[in-house]
Amino acid sequence: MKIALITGINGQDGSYLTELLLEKGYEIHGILKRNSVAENQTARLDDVYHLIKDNLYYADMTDMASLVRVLQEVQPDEIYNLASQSHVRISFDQPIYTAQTVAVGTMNLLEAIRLICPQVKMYQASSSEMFGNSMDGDGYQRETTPMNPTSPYGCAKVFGYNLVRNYRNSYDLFLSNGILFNHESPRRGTNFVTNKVVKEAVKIKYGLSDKLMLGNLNATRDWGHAKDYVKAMHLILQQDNPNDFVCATGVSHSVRDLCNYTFSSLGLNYKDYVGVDEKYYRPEELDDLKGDSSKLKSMGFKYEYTFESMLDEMINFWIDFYNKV
Ligand code: F7E
Repeated sequence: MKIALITGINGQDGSYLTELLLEKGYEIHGILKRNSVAENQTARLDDVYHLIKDNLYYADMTDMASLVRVLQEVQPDEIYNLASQSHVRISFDQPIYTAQTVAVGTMNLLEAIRLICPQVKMYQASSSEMFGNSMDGDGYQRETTPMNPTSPYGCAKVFGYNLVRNYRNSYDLFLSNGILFNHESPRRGTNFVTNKVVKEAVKIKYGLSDKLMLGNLNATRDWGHAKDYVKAMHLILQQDNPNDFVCATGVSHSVRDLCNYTFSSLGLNYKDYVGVDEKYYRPEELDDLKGDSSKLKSMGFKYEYTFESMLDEMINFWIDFYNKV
C-alpha cells in the first residue's frame, strides 16, 4: 500500500485528491492548518473523514519543525504540496504572508524532504498565474513560455517552481511541477469568480439577492474541473522521471461568458443583475490565460468535464443547497 501525504488536504484539490487516492488503495495522510472553528477544517472531507481522521496532523508550511515532525512520522512514498494562500486578489493585501506560505513554505518542505525522506516523489502545485501576461505567438501558454507574474501570489509560485527545479537538479530528487490553470467545482471557495457567480446567480433566481458585483468582466481564463486535474497530479508522479507539465483545457472564456452561461441556464439575463465594482480589480491585471497541455496529454491525460458541464454541476449544487435551506 502506497502512502501519500497531502499538504492542504482540506482544500478543494486536497479533498478530491484524497478521494481519488483512496479509490486507488493509498493510505492517506494530510496536513491541516489550524482553524479556530474546528468543523470548518474538514468540511470538504466529510465523506471520507472516517477513513482518514487518525492521519490528520496540525502543521504549517511556515513552521519547518512541524513539517519535519510529520515527515518523520508518516515516511510517505508521495507528497502532494497543495497548501497555499491561493487567492490572487488577497495576495495584494497579504503579500508577506503569501510569500511565506507559498514560497518559503515550499523551501521548508523541500529542506525537510532532503533531511528525512529524499527517496519520496513530490508534486508541486505550480500555477498558470506564474505566466502573467506573457504568451506564445499562437496565444497559448506552455511549459516553455516565459514567466512574468503580475501578483505577489504569482511571484511566490515562480519561486516555488524554480526551487523545485533547482533541488531536482542539485540533489537528484524526484520533484515535479504541475502548472495548473484555473480549476473549479462546487467545492471552490465562493470568493473565486466561478463559484461566486454561480452561487449569487442561484440566489438571485430564488429572490435571495438582486445584484452581483464583480471586477474585470473582460479577463479570460482557461477553466477546467478540479476532479479532472487531481488525476493529472497523480499521473505526474507515476512517470519514470520527474518533469514539469502544463494542465489546462486549451479553451478560454471571459468572465462575461461565465456570467452569460450561468444566468441564461437559470432563465435570466446577466445584464439585468451584474454590476462592476473596482474593488474587485487587481492592482495589475492578468488579462488572458489559455494553456497548451500537449505534453501531459501525450502521457495519457484525459478530461471528463467541459466548461459547460462543470458549470451545470455547480449550478445544480447551489440549486440543491437553496432548496434544502
Ligand atoms: O479570478 C476576475 C479576476 O479569483 C478569475 C486561483 O486558483 O487560478 C486562480 O486565480 C478572474 C480574474 O482566479 C471577480 O480579475 C472578475 O481575472 O477566480 P479568480 P484567479 O485569480 O485566476 C490560478 C490558476 C491560481 O493558481 C489561483 O490560486 O476573474 N474577476 N470579478 C473576479 N475574480 C474574483 N475572485 N472575484 C470577482 O468578483
